[in-house]
Amino acid sequence: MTERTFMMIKPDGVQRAKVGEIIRRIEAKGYRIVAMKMLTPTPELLAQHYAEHIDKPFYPDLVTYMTSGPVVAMIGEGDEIIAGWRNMMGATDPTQALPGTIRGDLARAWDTAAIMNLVHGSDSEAAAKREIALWFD
Ligand code: RTP
Ligand code: MG
Repeated sequence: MTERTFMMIKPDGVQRAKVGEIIRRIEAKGYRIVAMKMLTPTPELLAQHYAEHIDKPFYPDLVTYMTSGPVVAMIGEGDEIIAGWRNMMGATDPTQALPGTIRGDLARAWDTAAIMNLVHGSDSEAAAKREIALWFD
């Protein structure tokens, strides 16, 4: 089934010049990027995006990480893209992420309390709908 999802290259991906490599993988898979923009997220936007994590101990470090520079926000479209993009991203913790995944191949040890792992992807249909509406008009 053709789906849309919200995809993001996080600040470490932009700072470490991984934008081209990540977009290359998205297109090689056959997914289409139907919207894309760069912006530095505000704490207000992140509070909505990461509402489920607001009370977690790592949340302040997550905000510091995610406001450290521009991100690339995208809407992706493709067959079963929600689960497929999550598979391409790999496990949250780059040390656990398998080779062949973006995090497994390209993320490295991080130096903040928030895990720096290059990319984000919506984890369900409901999250995709919510995040697309939040990040795009
Ligand atoms: P994302 O939401 O960014 O796609 O990543 P995810 O589903 O794999 O991970 P999630 O559990 O939703 O956590 C969101 C982001 O918060 C940072 N984090 N740090 N220090 C920690 O224990 C910790 N846990 C999570 C990561 O940047 C993670 O991607
Ligand atoms: Mg998540």
